[in-house]
Amino acid sequence: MLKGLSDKLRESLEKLARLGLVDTSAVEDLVRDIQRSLISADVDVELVFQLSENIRKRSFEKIPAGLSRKEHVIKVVYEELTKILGEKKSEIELKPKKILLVGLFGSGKTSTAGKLARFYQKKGLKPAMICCDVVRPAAYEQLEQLAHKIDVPFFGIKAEKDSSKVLKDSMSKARADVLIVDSSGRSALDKDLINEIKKLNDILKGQTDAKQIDARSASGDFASVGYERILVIPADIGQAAREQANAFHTALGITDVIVTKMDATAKGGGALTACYETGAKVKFISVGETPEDLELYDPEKFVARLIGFPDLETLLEKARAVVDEKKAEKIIKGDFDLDDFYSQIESMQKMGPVSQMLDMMGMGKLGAKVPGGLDVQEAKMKKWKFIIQSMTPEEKANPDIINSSRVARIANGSGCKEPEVRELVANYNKVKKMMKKISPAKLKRGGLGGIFKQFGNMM
Ligand SMILES: Nc1nc2c(ncn2[C@@H]2O[C@H](COP(=O)(O)OP(=O)(O)OP(=O)(O)O)[C@@H](O)[C@H]2O)c(=O)[nH]1
Ligand SMILES: [Mg+2]
Repeated sequence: MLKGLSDKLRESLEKLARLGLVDTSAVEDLVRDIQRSLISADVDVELVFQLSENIRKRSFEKIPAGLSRKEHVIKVVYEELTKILGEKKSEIELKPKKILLVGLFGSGKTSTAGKLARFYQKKGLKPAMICCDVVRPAAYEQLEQLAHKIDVPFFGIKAEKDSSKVLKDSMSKARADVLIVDSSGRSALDKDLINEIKKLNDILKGQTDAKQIDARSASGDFASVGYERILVIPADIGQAAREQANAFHTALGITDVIVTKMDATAKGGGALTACYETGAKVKFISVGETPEDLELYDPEKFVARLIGFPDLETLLEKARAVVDEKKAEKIIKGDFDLDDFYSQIESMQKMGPVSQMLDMMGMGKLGAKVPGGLDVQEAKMKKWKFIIQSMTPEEKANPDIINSSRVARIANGSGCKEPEVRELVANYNKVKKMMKKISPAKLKRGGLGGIFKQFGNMM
């Protein structure tokens, strides 16, 4: 779902997560990436600028205790995205109710009727569907087949052109907890459509002789149950959803929105943010053509999924695992001892197998260049860890003091061979020298990838 947007957002956040230091230019890069992704998802430009401003401002406000700047920025992005997508999840009442589905031609009303019926059926309620679409040829058959497929009672009058008559008649016969009414579509919200929907609305509200009809509908006493007027909007119209939601709301007073075809367009972000701006509550999103493809819309979860993490905490953990910022800074300056070297190795291992880590850093190809490949590198990293663990604090702080008797002791303690200990110390010196030669700006630009590339080159 929203694959383009999702890929881009994830990429920009992962880029940030890999950085050793998060400064203004890193935040600026991130903001630019996010702007590009949201605008290509048809999110309103002004809204995007507002969000950018909030990210910029909040990124450099006081960082809450226990968070690094990087974690804080990630959290801010997550929160700001959630803010434009709706913030709070809609509550669904699992009680008897009437639902009128309205929307333009092809928006997905009929399929949504089936999906809603399936949703309430799975929750243990008894749905029924009524076809009040008197415009579309074969609308009756379409809903009838759908009803049959999911085993839900279906009502309507074939070839009848008066939708009010169909509704009254069907309500008098239906016995259900959740009455779902499919209505006609039009190419635009014109007078015909408004008049027709208004009449259905009056009947459902119980303002006409429907009261009498309701009285006869026994187990489904539709007069007193809740009533939802749901606008069905296809995601592919992007931010044009704003005008549609406003127009339908003025004409009818809609209670909720369902955004369909989220799976089939890159513009879903635009549709969702535009709906939220109008104050319309998005209750469900539809993500496919089968009756099962309906999801409760939860903005927080939606954002988490969009950026590829189950929740904010998992994302932060990932950022934490990558590197300790202060240590990264020391390494960038070439000012690090074996302890720092060790903690780098440790964070590399926390992130999983080397191959996965290199891949995450966009350095997947590096492994191929290394004689012996990645397994050898991984094994070597493990050995280095043992060797460094067997050193004394003085040796770690000042590896120059490691003479041959110390090498022998360390080799013995770590279960490694003496040449391996020597190789580690030599490599440490090599990296240190190399780091001092590379400009910090260049390293920062390459992020941690740059640092690890140096490690990789020497392994
Ligand atoms: N991929 C995808 N297709 C959908 C989704 N929802 C509906 N569709 C498809 O969109 C087309 C129109 O859906 P309908 O449910 O018939 O739309 P409608 O609003 O009832 O259309 P009219 O009755 O002509 O006004 C159908 O081919 C559906 O299968 C969705 O969430 N994802
Ligand atoms: Mg239809």
